[in-house]
Amino acid sequence: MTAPERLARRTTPDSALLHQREEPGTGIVHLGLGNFHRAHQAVYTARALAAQDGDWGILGVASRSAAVVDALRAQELRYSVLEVSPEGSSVHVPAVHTGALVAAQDPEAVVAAIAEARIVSLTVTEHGYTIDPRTGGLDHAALRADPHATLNLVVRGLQRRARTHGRPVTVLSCDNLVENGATTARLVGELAAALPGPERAELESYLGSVTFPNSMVDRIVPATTDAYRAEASRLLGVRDEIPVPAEPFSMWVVEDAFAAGRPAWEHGGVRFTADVSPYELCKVRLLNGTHSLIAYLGALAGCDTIPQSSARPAIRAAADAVLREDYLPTVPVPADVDVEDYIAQLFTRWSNSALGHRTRQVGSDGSVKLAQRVPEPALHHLAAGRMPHGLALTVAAYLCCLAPPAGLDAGPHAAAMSDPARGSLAPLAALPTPEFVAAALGTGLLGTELAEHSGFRDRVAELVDLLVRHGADAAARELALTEEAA
Ligand code: CS2
Repeated sequence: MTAPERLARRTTPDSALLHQREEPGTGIVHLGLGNFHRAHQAVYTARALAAQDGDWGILGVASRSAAVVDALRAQELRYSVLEVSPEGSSVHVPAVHTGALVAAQDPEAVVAAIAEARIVSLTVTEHGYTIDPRTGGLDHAALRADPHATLNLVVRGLQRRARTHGRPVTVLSCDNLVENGATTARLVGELAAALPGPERAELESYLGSVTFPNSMVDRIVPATTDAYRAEASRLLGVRDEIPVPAEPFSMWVVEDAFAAGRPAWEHGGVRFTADVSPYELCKVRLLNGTHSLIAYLGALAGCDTIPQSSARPAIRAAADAVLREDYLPTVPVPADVDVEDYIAQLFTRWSNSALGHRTRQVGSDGSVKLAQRVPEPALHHLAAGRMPHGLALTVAAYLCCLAPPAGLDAGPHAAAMSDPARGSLAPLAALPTPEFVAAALGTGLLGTELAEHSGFRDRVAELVDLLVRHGADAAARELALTEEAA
């Protein structure tokens, strides 16, 4: 039997294509060519093109790894999105990419492309913004050490625009940062302010032509595995080496502040609104915040996947408790969102066992993710004299996964979580628990204010001890009981 042909332009089945247009010209440069972008923005863009033609093809830029770029080129920039649910799977080919680059290999080409784009969009994860968690401002040392860091490339591209043609552009952050657009604008402004005199003046005056809309992005998109490759290839009838698995649910809410036009994304299902922040807070806290607790407790309980973890009654109850008691009171739920439906839908999405989203994936990079999820709601409750037990448990479970104290076997799923802070946290676990927690928070992980709150630190330390002595289910049960009694 001959191996099936590889996915490419000629071999893409028409029935899988999301639009039938000629290849569009490039209008968008997208930094961060990971699975999330390919199953989210690319799909909305393909649907928008199906409704309304336009030069909104996407030049995708991977940061360091050539793997996806090489595979995309080998497939003439075609790949499929495999929608997976317990009811079955389906496959679509967005066909919106017009080029692919690796920033670390070809930074000049990336800067040149940013200088010509009409939209520069980003999915570079929380980590990619080089934020110093202690100050919330730029980590200047990290930026100096890495000339190819996202913000360096964006600023160089904007400088080139300022110097050559001065045309307006939109920088669109699609990451899980609170106020992602405003935050990106602030960081770019900080970097501009650090430039030498004349360069600074030139860029600062040009920044008046750049908009940074806030946006809320949502779709659960796990890493690709051989099983997904086999399933996508079976459905397509041709071999796709880089399909992207994704849940059926998808949501994108964007501020309509585009300086140089945009695709007709409203036809692709995007909701445009004047104020994204209630949607962002709803998502970053109710979904992402609770997700972190499910991931860390689940990993400690030996669960490989989020559905396995959220199926454990104690962890499910703890997730419900942190969501309702600690996050929800801090969220201005948007008027058109029925919060009970939203919560029920979250638990259904977390139960998608066909998708198999892994605890190690959600648990990775906690040192930058938790800073977006935990401190503000925690400080809100502490200021009102209430202990946010579920947030304290999130931090305790995170520490146990990344820096397991003596006597705790955190298991293979915790060990597989990658996190830039692992190296600095791990040695601290040898300290007595209260000192361990104080030193860990003292690294600036969750900002300075929460680290200085002795009541919060004490509660985290108690919960670390509980996790070490009695395990994740017991700590989860204790949380549900404490919240019930409160
Ligand atoms: C998750 C998110 O990895 C994580 O931290 O909470 O990636 C989550 O799956 C997405 O934001 C869903 O939109």
